[in-house]
Amino acid sequence: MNVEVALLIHPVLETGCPDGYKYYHPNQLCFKAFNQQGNYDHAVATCSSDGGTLAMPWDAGINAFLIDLKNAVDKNAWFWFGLTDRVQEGKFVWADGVPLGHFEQWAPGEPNNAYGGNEHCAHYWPGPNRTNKCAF
Ligand SMILES: [Ca+2]
Repeated sequence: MNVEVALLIHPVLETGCPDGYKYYHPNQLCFKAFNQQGNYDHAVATCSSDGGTLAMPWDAGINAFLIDLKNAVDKNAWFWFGLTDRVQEGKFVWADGVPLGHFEQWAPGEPNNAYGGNEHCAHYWPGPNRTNKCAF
């Protein structure tokens, strides 16, 4: 099952995070793991309709936070996050358009652009690493 991790992109409201969201202090942002089945585009739409974007694990700290967050919802599910190489194969870009920087934590052998060269979206899978896969 594919599920979704959303990032509410605006800073915390005066009243704190919206219901269902968890605060990540270092970046002062609120996150939620959506327990819904869907492809990457569905995940993007879900986050957008909730006022945010797919989460972007820019560094080890936020990556660990997001892994804890999604494991609390479902340890065995895959969770999309906001990283793709759809525009140019092999050039991964975050949901906000910024190129993937120095922090990468791919699963062994990933990204491998499998499925006939149609893997372009990153997700967490069970375990600590992330991989690339886009299910259309
Ligand atoms: Ca690819």
